[in-house]
Amino acid sequence: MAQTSEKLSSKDYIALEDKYGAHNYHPLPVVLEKGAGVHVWDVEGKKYYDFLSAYSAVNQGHCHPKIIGALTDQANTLTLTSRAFFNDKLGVYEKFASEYFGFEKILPMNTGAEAVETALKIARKWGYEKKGIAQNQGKIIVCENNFHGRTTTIISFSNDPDARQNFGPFTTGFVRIPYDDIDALREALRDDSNIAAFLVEPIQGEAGVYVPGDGYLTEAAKLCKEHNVLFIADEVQTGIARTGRILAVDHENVKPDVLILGKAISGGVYPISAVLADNDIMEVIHPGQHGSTFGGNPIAAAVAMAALEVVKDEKLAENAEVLGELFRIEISKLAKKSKLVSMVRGKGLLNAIIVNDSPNSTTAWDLCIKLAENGLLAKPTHGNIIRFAPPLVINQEQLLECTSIIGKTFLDFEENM
Ligand code: IF1
Repeated sequence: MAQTSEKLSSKDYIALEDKYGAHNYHPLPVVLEKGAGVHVWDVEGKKYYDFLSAYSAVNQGHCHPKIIGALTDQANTLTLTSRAFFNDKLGVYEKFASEYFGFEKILPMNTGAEAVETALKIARKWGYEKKGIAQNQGKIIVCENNFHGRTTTIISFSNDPDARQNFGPFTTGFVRIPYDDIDALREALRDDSNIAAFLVEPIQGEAGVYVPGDGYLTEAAKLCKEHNVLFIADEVQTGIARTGRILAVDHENVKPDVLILGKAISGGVYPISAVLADNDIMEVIHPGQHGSTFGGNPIAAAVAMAALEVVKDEKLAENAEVLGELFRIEISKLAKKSKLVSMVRGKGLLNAIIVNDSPNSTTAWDLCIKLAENGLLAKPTHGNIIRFAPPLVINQEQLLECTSIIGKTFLDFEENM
């Protein structure tokens, strides 16, 4: 079938995806064709506020001119050399990014899951070669309800049945403990000298924007140091200014031993991820032991530098901090008027509304359908929890317009229940 030039309807596009695409997602029935800043438009020309930001990948706003400029300039110059040769962009980016986040080295990859896998491999190798753990006895502590990606090893330590069912056999060597429970971490570390690392999301995004208690990350990092265990922060979703600081761990001034980044490191323009660590850890990796065809390619290097510059130039962390607070204040007011809102929680502009209905109900989904009709796109994470994460370039006027759209939608929905 030739590439159609005629304009199709949303229904037609949905039918194409249904017929020719694997059914590994259940999207909201909205077909987007354009994005700019905090807005996206569907194929019928309807305009929406984007309150998902591609799961916090589009923190800098859709099609940011500076990032698109870096992409197109580099794409017209040199796209991919592979790592068989050097190029004039990678070293410059590696210096820029290492200094930007305060580490001695960076290992560039493409997707978040690849970066998580890279961090797991580095942690295991460090465990054997530096900590002296016996071969193949290394373990990594993870948290209940974690989300770190979808590879077979990563789902091996997930407790989400949908993510795991019929994908076995699984990778061993993981210990799962409750999230935000420092005693459980202390016990897991005390009982086992084969622990190489602790992998944790500073805020659990997919689980429903669970913000741990103040001091949890500080205590966890301290315990890891005491037990000579690597503290690995997965900031794929919480990083790049989303929570009101450049990194979520910055709220507690915690420097992880290993930092994992993805999503908004490219502003949602290109698949870019990275693992950062200091030399004593990163030096366990030698030529031929890890890599990827596209990892650290010239386009990724140029795009990531532009995307990270935008974060600082436009003070996106500061904006996320202030407008995130305003979002939670406005939704807390709504909670006083609407029985549908159990609570709102989050940090910076990573927030969630807990809908007062069963996780097995369709209420959160139905509310998102209504929100879309009212010009705001959001999607439930699990069951009755709706995540709200707009691009960090949103301004106060737009944020208040959105909280009133959310308020109106919830109150109208309740009236017609
Ligand atoms: C999907 C969830 C969010 C992540 C953290 C690693 C990765 C992710 C903390 C892997 C990716 C994405 C995956 C995407 C939807 C989205 C998601 F709903 F799946 F769980 F954000 F919460 N660490 N999260 O959040 O990065 O390989 O995807 O680049 O799979 O539907 P990736």
